[in-house]
Amino acid sequence: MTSTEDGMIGRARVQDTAELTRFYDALGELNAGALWTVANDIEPWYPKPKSVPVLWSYRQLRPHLLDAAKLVSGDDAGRRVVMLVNPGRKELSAAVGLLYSGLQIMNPGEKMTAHRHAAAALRFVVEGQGAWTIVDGDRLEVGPRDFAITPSGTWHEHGNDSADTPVIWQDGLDIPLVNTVDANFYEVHPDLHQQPGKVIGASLLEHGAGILKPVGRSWQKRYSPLLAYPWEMTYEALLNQARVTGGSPYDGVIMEYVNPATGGSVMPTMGAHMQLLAPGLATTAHRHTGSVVYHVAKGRGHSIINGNRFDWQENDIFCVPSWAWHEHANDSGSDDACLFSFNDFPFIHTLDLYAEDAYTENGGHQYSD
Ligand code: GTQ
Repeated sequence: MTSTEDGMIGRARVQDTAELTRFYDALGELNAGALWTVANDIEPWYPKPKSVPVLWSYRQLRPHLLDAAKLVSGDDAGRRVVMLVNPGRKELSAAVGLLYSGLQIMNPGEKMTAHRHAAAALRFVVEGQGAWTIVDGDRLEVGPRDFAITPSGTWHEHGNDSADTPVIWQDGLDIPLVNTVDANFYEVHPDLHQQPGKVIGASLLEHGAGILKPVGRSWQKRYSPLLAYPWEMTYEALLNQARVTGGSPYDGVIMEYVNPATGGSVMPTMGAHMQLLAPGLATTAHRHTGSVVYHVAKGRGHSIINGNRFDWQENDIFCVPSWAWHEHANDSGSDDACLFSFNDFPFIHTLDLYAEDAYTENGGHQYSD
């Protein structure tokens, strides 16, 4: 076990003196500084996120979404979204780490204008019939628990064709990440709306077979050619897998939404999973680099995140910051519980920054307190 004492040799341990304070001030005047005054903060022994674990109660947020639908027009808001703000990262508009999330509401008959940005987006539908989104000309019609993606740079616009019910979906974007590397762009569609193709859900018809892929169709882009992932197919895949295996000790039966052209994540910065916790299941704790936002797709239960218990029910949202211990339990009686989640793992993996650690009773972790 490695020592994590900041007073040890090998760590910065310079004591303040009046002379040093004058020295630091002089450097500050020159837009410079002494590394040893910040070294232990900027090189922590292990990841110490500013984000904290949070649970957002859908029951509490929903009335405010309905208020938003009355208070501002879609045209004025651009997108009418109640965003989720992590108290440790307020300045970044982040739900956790460098991931943004929010709940978007669209009134019956409403549609939003088309735009595109360098930030990538994903949607998980919470409630309402009649939701649609057009992504680069492909009109996707989505319902509760469906998952859809809007990759970086694709034109998109959303709407609700229902006559009487609002649509609410959860957005997930990598906005804080893209802004942190100063790479975001934004464009309003010159015609304000796209001309959709004749076939609805074309990407699903073409690439959604699962066990087969089209021949002679090359796909060079970094994101999935499949844009919509229906709940029915997802749930069936989980139930089928559950007949064969109990899944991961940390997550139960868990599957990743896949780019069918590569077998990899749906987009280069963000990935997404759906997991099924069998009735009565309580998982083992682990931690890893990378941030995760969860949406309770089905059932009720609780998660213990860095020692704090968060009880959740359907449509609640919670987050697990990087390197936080976490375990999940299904408290739904004889029903299964399903957690949708999205993460920044693809980005973390691309940079070879993924690390994982299993919890053991007697400690013994390589990097820990
Ligand atoms: O639908 O493109 O929640 O650009 C925030 C920013 C949704 C979107 C959000 C966005 C979008």
